[in-house]
Amino acid sequence: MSQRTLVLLKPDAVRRSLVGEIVGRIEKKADWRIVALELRTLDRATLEQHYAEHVGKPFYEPLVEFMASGPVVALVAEGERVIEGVRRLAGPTDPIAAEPGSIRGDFGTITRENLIHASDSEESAERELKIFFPGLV
Ligand code: FUP
Repeated sequence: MSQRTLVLLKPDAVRRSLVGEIVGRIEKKADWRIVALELRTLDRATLEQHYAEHVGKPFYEPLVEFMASGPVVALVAEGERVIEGVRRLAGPTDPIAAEPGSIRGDFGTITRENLIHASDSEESAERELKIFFPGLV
């Protein structure tokens, strides 16, 4: 089943020049395609919408501050089971718990700076694609 997912390469990934490495892992999966890609600095309103489920949690403010601290690469990947697939490539939220071989497991140490966001379900993908790429057809 072909799907689309929203991926953000977070400010740590951009600062550490890991964009090519991470985009390459997504691009190399057979028959997946990047259908939109842009470097942009996120404003607070966009981040509040994106992270609405986390408002009020102790990590929320530092998370928003970090996500606004520099440009991110926002992209849309398309292909067979891409939502589950990019989540698997990313690994779990805590990069120390993430398997080596995953993006977070290979490059991350602390949870806040875990390099990549990827939509976690079809519902999230639909919601997040509207926030970041409202004009994409
Ligand atoms: P994930 O789906 O793996 O991106 O993780 P969540 O949606 O649970 O969390 C979103 C982001 O909040 C994480 F990527 C990093 C940050 N976070 C923290 O900083 N501390 C936490 O305890 C949990 C999440």
